Amino acid sequence: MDFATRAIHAGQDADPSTGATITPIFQTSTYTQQGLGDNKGFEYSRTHNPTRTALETCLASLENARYGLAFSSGMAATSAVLSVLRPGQHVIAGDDLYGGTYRIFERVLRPMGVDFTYVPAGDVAAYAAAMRPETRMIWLETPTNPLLSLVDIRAVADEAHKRGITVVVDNTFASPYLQKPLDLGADVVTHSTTKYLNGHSDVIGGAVLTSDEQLYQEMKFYQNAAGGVPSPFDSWLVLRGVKTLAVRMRQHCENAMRVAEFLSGHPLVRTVYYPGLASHPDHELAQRQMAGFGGMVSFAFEGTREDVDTFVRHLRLFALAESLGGVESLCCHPASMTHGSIPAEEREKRGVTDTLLRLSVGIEDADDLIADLDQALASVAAKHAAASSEREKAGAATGAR
Ligand code: P1T
Repeated sequence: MDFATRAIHAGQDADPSTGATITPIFQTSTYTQQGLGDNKGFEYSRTHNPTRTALETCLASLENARYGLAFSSGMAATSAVLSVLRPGQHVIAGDDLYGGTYRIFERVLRPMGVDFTYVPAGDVAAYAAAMRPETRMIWLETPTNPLLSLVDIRAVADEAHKRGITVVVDNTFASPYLQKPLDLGADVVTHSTTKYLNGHSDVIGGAVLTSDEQLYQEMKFYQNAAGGVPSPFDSWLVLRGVKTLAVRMRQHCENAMRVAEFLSGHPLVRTVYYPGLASHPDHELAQRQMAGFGGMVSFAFEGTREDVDTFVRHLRLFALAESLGGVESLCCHPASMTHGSIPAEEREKRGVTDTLLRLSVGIEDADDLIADLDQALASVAAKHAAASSEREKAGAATGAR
């Protein structure tokens, strides 16, 4: 079955006890057992819940994985993957990644004795050069958050597998509709289902998908041991969201391309980061590795932090908010919001400057979105014009004295 069909049907057969067409929300913590050790496969909802199982089965199908695990947040999913690491081991990660991922690496895992090396995200040779005998894992985001660089998953996986290193791809920005890392050689895929998979900005959730039996068993053990599982209702909401993933992603891609093209021509915009633009350094890789260029567009202002503030205050449709991947458009200032947990010096070095904004382009009418950006940019230009006319007046007054 094709992707859009699996998104609607995988793991979601009619309920055997009632015939309910839509997977029920099994809002139960426990299950009545027939006798000692005699039950229907469910004992306690931290361990298993049928609504969660439906979600896990569906997401595994969409990523072409054998196994799926759902979590209460993207960070809980990340924690489950990191739980396979032991003190003395080493992880290589791209240097442009979600601030919360950097935070758990540096503030939780490093103090526990795991070492991390960050390499320029798109540089395959740099990953190979950073490998050591104790390297256990490579952590990739592609496209990266927030600068939208791409990593050649196949090339990094080939290098990693020569040395038995596990390759993890956080596929949150692309979604499985646009990119399937396991097909490209990755061992594990993680998601913040909070984003495109749920798609409606009303759930915090995460998922891990893999075809590696041993890794699956370790992470499944951790899921039950640590207990960061999604509620039956949240599982159901994500399951419902996923049904429209294919149509939503197509519209996100179309709208983001329009927005990127609009911003590219604007005098107040210094740089636009969107893999769909022919000018993007990874455009060719994006064409090869992804089925579309995604809904995320970042751009750097030709101006100051104050201009950025003026701009965001004037936006009407784009909400100034963290997160991404919902049907509604959002605008985020990574330096002060999603990437605030990265020290300022480190952030600037990586290009996450005070004048960088990240747009999650929603599926509203593209003309309305562009009109909103246009009027907010015009408000910055108007402020500049007013300030320069003030200066001229002040100059004239001084000259007259
Ligand atoms: O917020 P949570 O569901 O725990 O997901 C964490 C996470 C993991 N991976 C990536 C690539 C992410 O972008 C995120 C969360 N990101 C944001 C909240 C954001 O606005 O970038």
